[in-house]
Amino acid sequence: AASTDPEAGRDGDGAVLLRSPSGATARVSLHGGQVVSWKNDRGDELLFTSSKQAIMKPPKAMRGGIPICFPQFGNCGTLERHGFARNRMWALDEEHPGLSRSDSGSRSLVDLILKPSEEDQKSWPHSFEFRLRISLTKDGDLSLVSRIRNVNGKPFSFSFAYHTYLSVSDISEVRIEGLETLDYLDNLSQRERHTEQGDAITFESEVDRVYVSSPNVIAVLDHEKKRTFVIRKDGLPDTVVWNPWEKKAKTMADFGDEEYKQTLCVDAAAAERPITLRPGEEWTGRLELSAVPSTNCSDHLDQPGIM
Ligand code: TA6
Repeated sequence: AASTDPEAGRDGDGAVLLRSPSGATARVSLHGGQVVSWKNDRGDELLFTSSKQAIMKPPKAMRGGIPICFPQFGNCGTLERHGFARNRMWALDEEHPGLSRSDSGSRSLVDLILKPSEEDQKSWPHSFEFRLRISLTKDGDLSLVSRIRNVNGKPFSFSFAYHTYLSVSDISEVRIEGLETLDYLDNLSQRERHTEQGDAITFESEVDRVYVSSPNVIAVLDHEKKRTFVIRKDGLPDTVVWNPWEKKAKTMADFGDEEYKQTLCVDAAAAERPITLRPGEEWTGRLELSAVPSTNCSDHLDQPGIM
Protein backbone atom coordinates (compact mmCIF):
# COMPACT_ATOMS: atom_id res chain seq x y z
CA ALA A 1 0.00 0.00 0.00
CA ALA A 2 1.20 3.56 -0.72
CA SER A 3 3.13 4.63 2.39
CA THR A 4 2.24 8.06 3.71
CA ASP A 5 5.01 10.25 4.98
CA PRO A 6 3.30 12.36 7.63
CA GLU A 7 6.42 14.47 7.94
CA ALA A 8 6.24 15.44 4.31
CA GLY A 9 2.43 15.16 4.35
CA ARG A 10 2.74 13.31 1.06
CA ASP A 11 1.26 9.92 0.15
CA GLY A 12 2.90 7.26 -1.96
CA ASP A 13 1.70 8.94 -5.18
CA GLY A 14 3.37 12.15 -4.06
CA ALA A 15 0.01 13.82 -3.47
CA VAL A 16 -0.09 16.35 -0.65
CA LEU A 17 -2.37 15.44 2.26
CA LEU A 18 -4.21 18.20 4.12
CA ARG A 19 -6.07 17.71 7.41
CA SER A 20 -8.18 20.21 9.31
CA PRO A 21 -8.50 20.28 13.10
CA SER A 22 -12.11 19.09 12.61
CA GLY A 23 -10.80 15.92 10.92
CA ALA A 24 -11.71 16.84 7.33
CA THR A 25 -9.07 15.90 4.77
CA ALA A 26 -8.04 16.79 1.23
CA ARG A 27 -5.53 15.34 -1.24
CA VAL A 28 -3.78 17.50 -3.79
CA SER A 29 -1.92 16.07 -6.78
CA LEU A 30 1.03 18.07 -8.06
CA HIS A 31 -0.09 16.89 -11.47
CA GLY A 32 -2.37 19.70 -12.54
CA GLY A 33 -2.40 21.23 -9.04
CA GLN A 34 -5.58 19.18 -8.86
CA VAL A 35 -7.57 18.50 -5.68
CA VAL A 36 -8.36 14.78 -6.06
CA SER A 37 -10.16 14.19 -2.76
CA TRP A 38 -12.04 16.20 -0.12
CA LYS A 39 -13.62 14.35 2.80
CA ASN A 40 -15.68 15.62 5.70
CA ASP A 41 -14.87 14.83 9.34
CA ARG A 42 -16.83 11.55 9.00
CA GLY A 43 -14.64 10.48 6.10
CA ASP A 44 -17.38 10.85 3.46
CA GLU A 45 -15.89 11.71 0.04
CA LEU A 46 -17.45 14.96 -1.24
CA LEU A 47 -15.83 15.09 -4.69
CA PHE A 48 -16.45 12.66 -7.53
CA THR A 49 -13.61 10.78 -9.17
CA SER A 50 -14.26 8.30 -11.95
CA SER A 51 -13.62 4.61 -11.40
CA LYS A 52 -12.17 4.77 -14.93
CA GLN A 53 -9.75 7.60 -14.23
CA ALA A 54 -6.78 5.25 -14.13
CA ILE A 55 -7.27 4.73 -17.87
CA MET A 56 -5.93 8.19 -18.55
CA LYS A 57 -2.26 8.56 -17.67
CA PRO A 58 -0.47 11.90 -17.15
CA PRO A 59 -0.14 14.28 -18.82
CA LYS A 60 -3.90 13.81 -19.25
CA ALA A 61 -5.78 15.23 -16.25
CA MET A 62 -7.62 12.89 -13.91
CA ARG A 63 -11.41 12.71 -14.45
CA GLY A 64 -12.77 14.09 -11.24
CA GLY A 65 -11.84 16.26 -8.28
CA ILE A 66 -11.12 19.89 -9.26
CA PRO A 67 -9.07 20.25 -12.45
CA ILE A 68 -8.00 23.85 -13.15
CA CYS A 69 -8.85 25.25 -16.56
CA PHE A 70 -6.22 27.85 -17.56
CA PRO A 71 -5.34 29.83 -19.69
CA GLN A 72 -8.40 28.72 -21.69
CA PHE A 73 -11.85 27.50 -20.63
CA GLY A 74 -13.43 24.93 -22.92
CA ASN A 75 -12.80 25.33 -26.62
CA CYS A 76 -12.92 29.14 -26.59
CA GLY A 77 -9.44 29.60 -28.07
CA THR A 78 -6.64 27.93 -30.00
CA LEU A 79 -5.27 25.77 -27.18
CA GLU A 80 -6.26 22.23 -26.14
CA ARG A 81 -9.62 22.12 -24.42
CA HIS A 82 -9.49 23.75 -21.00
CA GLY A 83 -5.87 24.89 -21.57
CA PHE A 84 -2.64 23.22 -20.37
CA ALA A 85 -2.44 23.96 -16.63
CA ARG A 86 -4.39 20.78 -15.73
CA ASN A 87 -1.91 18.66 -17.70
CA ARG A 88 1.29 20.05 -16.16
CA MET A 89 3.37 19.14 -13.13
CA TRP A 90 3.16 21.96 -10.57
CA ALA A 91 5.83 22.68 -7.94
CA LEU A 92 5.62 23.40 -4.23
CA ASP A 93 5.92 27.16 -3.91
CA GLU A 94 9.06 27.50 -1.84
CA GLU A 95 8.70 31.27 -1.74
CA HIS A 96 5.64 30.77 0.34
CA PRO A 97 6.75 28.02 2.63
CA GLY A 98 3.10 28.27 3.62
CA LEU A 99 3.34 24.87 5.13
CA SER A 100 1.81 26.07 8.32
CA ARG A 101 1.33 23.05 10.42
CA SER A 102 -1.52 22.84 12.85
CA ASP A 103 -0.61 21.84 16.36
CA SER A 104 -1.32 18.22 15.47
CA GLY A 105 1.58 18.34 12.99
CA SER A 106 -0.64 17.75 9.96
CA ARG A 107 -0.81 20.54 7.45
CA SER A 108 -3.96 22.35 6.48
CA LEU A 109 -2.65 24.29 3.51
CA VAL A 110 -0.26 23.98 0.62
CA ASP A 111 1.12 26.53 -1.83
CA LEU A 112 1.79 25.46 -5.40
CA ILE A 113 3.25 27.32 -8.35
CA LEU A 114 3.11 26.94 -12.13
CA LYS A 115 5.29 28.78 -14.65
CA PRO A 116 5.11 28.22 -18.40
CA SER A 117 7.61 25.84 -20.02
CA GLU A 118 9.30 26.73 -23.29
CA GLU A 119 6.91 24.27 -24.90
CA ASP A 120 3.92 26.13 -23.43
CA GLN A 121 5.22 29.43 -24.70
CA LYS A 122 5.27 28.09 -28.26
CA SER A 123 1.48 27.70 -28.12
CA TRP A 124 0.81 30.53 -25.66
CA PRO A 125 3.65 33.08 -25.85
CA HIS A 126 3.18 34.72 -22.47
CA SER A 127 5.15 34.68 -19.20
CA PHE A 128 3.08 34.26 -16.07
CA GLU A 129 3.37 33.05 -12.50
CA PHE A 130 0.36 31.11 -11.23
CA ARG A 131 0.34 30.73 -7.44
CA LEU A 132 -2.30 28.41 -6.03
CA ARG A 133 -3.06 28.12 -2.31
CA ILE A 134 -5.25 25.16 -1.33
CA SER A 135 -6.40 24.96 2.27
CA LEU A 136 -8.89 23.47 4.67
CA THR A 137 -10.53 25.83 7.12
CA LYS A 138 -10.85 24.79 10.74
CA ASP A 139 -14.40 23.59 9.97
CA GLY A 140 -13.25 21.53 7.02
CA ASP A 141 -14.34 23.88 4.22
CA LEU A 142 -12.13 23.66 1.13
CA SER A 143 -10.58 26.90 -0.14
CA LEU A 144 -8.69 27.50 -3.38
CA VAL A 145 -7.04 30.86 -4.08
CA SER A 146 -5.42 31.41 -7.49
CA ARG A 147 -3.15 34.40 -8.10
CA ILE A 148 -1.97 34.88 -11.67
CA ARG A 149 0.67 37.51 -12.35
CA ASN A 150 1.64 38.84 -15.77
CA VAL A 151 5.46 38.79 -15.75
CA ASN A 152 5.44 39.48 -19.45
CA GLY A 153 6.41 42.54 -21.42
CA LYS A 154 2.95 42.81 -22.91
CA PRO A 155 -0.69 42.33 -21.84
CA PHE A 156 -2.33 38.89 -22.10
CA SER A 157 -5.89 37.59 -21.75
CA PHE A 158 -7.11 34.28 -20.40
CA SER A 159 -10.25 32.42 -19.31
CA PHE A 160 -10.43 30.24 -16.22
CA ALA A 161 -12.47 27.66 -14.30
CA TYR A 162 -12.32 25.54 -11.18
CA HIS A 163 -13.85 22.48 -12.88
CA THR A 164 -15.48 21.05 -9.75
CA TYR A 165 -16.85 17.49 -9.88
CA LEU A 166 -19.25 17.28 -6.93
CA SER A 167 -20.20 13.83 -5.65
CA VAL A 168 -23.99 13.45 -5.49
CA SER A 169 -26.32 10.61 -4.50
CA ASP A 170 -28.47 10.68 -7.64
CA ILE A 171 -28.43 13.48 -10.21
CA SER A 172 -32.23 13.36 -10.52
CA GLU A 173 -32.44 14.20 -6.79
CA VAL A 174 -30.25 17.29 -7.04
CA ARG A 175 -31.11 20.93 -7.59
CA ILE A 176 -29.19 24.18 -7.82
CA GLU A 177 -30.40 27.36 -6.12
CA GLY A 178 -29.06 30.79 -7.03
CA LEU A 179 -29.04 30.67 -10.86
CA GLU A 180 -32.71 31.34 -11.39
CA THR A 181 -33.64 33.92 -14.12
CA LEU A 182 -29.97 34.30 -15.17
CA ASP A 183 -28.80 34.36 -18.77
CA TYR A 184 -26.72 31.40 -19.89
CA LEU A 185 -24.69 30.38 -22.93
CA ASP A 186 -25.68 26.91 -24.08
CA ASN A 187 -22.61 24.91 -25.12
CA LEU A 188 -24.94 22.32 -26.63
CA SER A 189 -26.08 24.87 -29.22
CA GLN A 190 -23.10 26.99 -30.26
CA ARG A 191 -23.18 29.11 -27.07
CA GLU A 192 -26.64 30.43 -27.92
CA ARG A 193 -27.83 32.85 -25.21
CA HIS A 194 -30.95 31.89 -23.23
CA THR A 195 -32.58 33.00 -19.98
CA GLU A 196 -33.10 30.50 -17.15
CA GLN A 197 -36.61 29.98 -15.78
CA GLY A 198 -37.59 31.17 -12.34
CA ASP A 199 -37.25 27.92 -10.42
CA ALA A 200 -34.30 26.03 -9.00
CA ILE A 201 -32.48 24.00 -11.66
CA THR A 202 -33.06 20.24 -11.78
CA PHE A 203 -31.63 17.59 -14.15
CA GLU A 204 -33.20 15.17 -16.59
CA SER A 205 -30.86 15.40 -19.61
CA GLU A 206 -27.38 16.55 -20.76
CA VAL A 207 -26.54 20.06 -19.57
CA ASP A 208 -23.55 22.19 -20.59
CA ARG A 209 -24.12 25.86 -19.78
CA VAL A 210 -22.24 28.97 -18.79
CA TYR A 211 -24.41 31.07 -16.43
CA VAL A 212 -23.11 34.58 -16.89
CA SER A 213 -22.69 37.15 -14.10
CA SER A 214 -23.91 34.69 -11.48
CA PRO A 215 -24.14 35.45 -7.75
CA ASN A 216 -21.07 34.76 -5.60
CA VAL A 217 -22.96 32.30 -3.41
CA ILE A 218 -24.99 29.40 -4.82
CA ALA A 219 -26.22 26.14 -3.34
CA VAL A 220 -26.38 22.58 -4.67
CA LEU A 221 -28.97 20.57 -2.72
CA ASP A 222 -28.70 16.77 -2.61
CA HIS A 223 -32.03 15.64 -1.19
CA GLU A 224 -31.13 12.01 -0.71
CA LYS A 225 -27.94 12.79 1.21
CA LYS A 226 -29.68 15.72 3.01
CA ARG A 227 -26.51 17.60 2.11
CA THR A 228 -26.04 21.04 0.61
CA PHE A 229 -22.89 22.24 -1.09
CA VAL A 230 -22.50 25.97 -0.59
CA ILE A 231 -20.26 27.40 -3.31
CA ARG A 232 -18.70 30.82 -2.74
CA LYS A 233 -16.59 32.50 -5.35
CA ASP A 234 -14.77 35.80 -5.83
CA GLY A 235 -13.18 37.30 -8.95
CA LEU A 236 -15.01 34.69 -11.10
CA PRO A 237 -18.17 36.17 -12.65
CA ASP A 238 -19.63 33.00 -14.20
CA THR A 239 -20.86 29.56 -13.16
CA VAL A 240 -20.58 26.58 -15.51
CA VAL A 241 -22.99 23.68 -15.02
CA TRP A 242 -22.24 20.36 -16.73
CA ASN A 243 -23.56 16.82 -16.71
CA PRO A 244 -22.82 14.65 -19.78
CA TRP A 245 -25.85 12.40 -19.16
CA GLU A 246 -26.18 8.91 -20.62
CA LYS A 247 -25.24 9.24 -24.31
CA LYS A 248 -22.12 11.41 -23.87
CA ALA A 249 -21.04 9.35 -20.84
CA LYS A 250 -20.79 6.33 -23.13
CA THR A 251 -18.40 8.21 -25.42
CA MET A 252 -15.96 9.12 -22.61
CA ALA A 253 -13.24 6.45 -22.08
CA ASP A 254 -12.29 7.76 -18.63
CA PHE A 255 -15.89 7.91 -17.36
CA GLY A 256 -18.20 5.00 -16.43
CA ASP A 257 -21.44 4.65 -18.43
CA GLU A 258 -23.62 5.10 -15.33
CA GLU A 259 -21.36 7.56 -13.50
CA TYR A 260 -23.24 10.62 -14.79
CA LYS A 261 -25.77 9.79 -12.04
CA GLN A 262 -23.19 10.33 -9.29
CA THR A 263 -21.74 13.66 -10.25
CA LEU A 264 -22.50 17.24 -11.22
CA CYS A 265 -19.92 19.81 -12.31
CA VAL A 266 -20.53 23.30 -10.97
CA ASP A 267 -17.56 25.48 -11.89
CA ALA A 268 -16.72 28.96 -10.63
CA ALA A 269 -15.40 30.47 -13.84
CA ALA A 270 -14.42 33.42 -15.99
CA ALA A 271 -15.73 31.94 -19.23
CA GLU A 272 -17.91 34.49 -21.02
CA ARG A 273 -15.34 37.28 -21.21
CA PRO A 274 -11.57 36.79 -20.95
CA ILE A 275 -9.61 38.50 -18.16
CA THR A 276 -6.85 40.82 -19.38
CA LEU A 277 -3.71 41.54 -17.36
CA ARG A 278 -1.25 44.28 -18.19
CA PRO A 279 2.46 43.69 -17.46
CA GLY A 280 3.02 43.43 -13.69
CA GLU A 281 -0.67 43.10 -12.93
CA GLU A 282 -2.05 40.22 -10.83
CA TRP A 283 -5.54 38.64 -10.79
CA THR A 284 -7.03 36.68 -7.90
CA GLY A 285 -9.79 34.09 -8.18
CA ARG A 286 -11.19 32.42 -5.05
CA LEU A 287 -13.40 29.40 -4.48
CA GLU A 288 -14.67 28.16 -1.14
CA LEU A 289 -16.69 24.96 -0.84
CA SER A 290 -18.73 23.97 2.22
CA ALA A 291 -20.80 20.82 2.62
CA VAL A 292 -23.51 21.29 5.23
CA PRO A 293 -26.53 19.29 6.38
CA SER A 294 -29.45 20.64 4.33
CA THR A 295 -31.34 21.45 7.54
CA ASN A 296 -29.17 24.46 8.28
CA CYS A 297 -28.00 25.45 4.81
CA SER A 298 -30.09 28.65 4.87
CA ASP A 299 -27.84 29.93 7.69
CA HIS A 300 -24.91 29.47 5.30
CA LEU A 301 -26.71 31.02 2.33
CA ASP A 302 -27.50 34.15 4.33
CA GLN A 303 -23.79 34.67 4.99
CA PRO A 304 -22.16 37.06 2.56
CA GLY A 305 -19.61 35.84 -0.07
CA ILE A 306 -15.96 35.15 0.62
CA MET A 307 -14.39 37.76 2.91
O1 TA6 B 1 -17.34 22.36 -18.34
C1 TA6 B 1 -18.01 21.84 -19.35
C2 TA6 B 1 -17.11 21.27 -20.41
O2 TA6 B 1 -16.45 22.27 -21.10
C3 TA6 B 1 -17.93 20.36 -21.30
O3 TA6 B 1 -18.14 20.95 -22.55
C4 TA6 B 1 -17.16 19.06 -21.33
O4 TA6 B 1 -16.35 19.00 -22.38
C5 TA6 B 1 -16.43 19.10 -20.01
O5 TA6 B 1 -16.08 20.42 -19.84
C6 TA6 B 1 -15.29 18.16 -19.83
O6 TA6 B 1 -14.21 18.47 -20.60
P1 TA6 B 1 -12.96 17.46 -20.69
O7 TA6 B 1 -11.98 18.12 -21.57
O8 TA6 B 1 -12.44 17.32 -19.27
O9 TA6 B 1 -13.48 16.15 -21.19
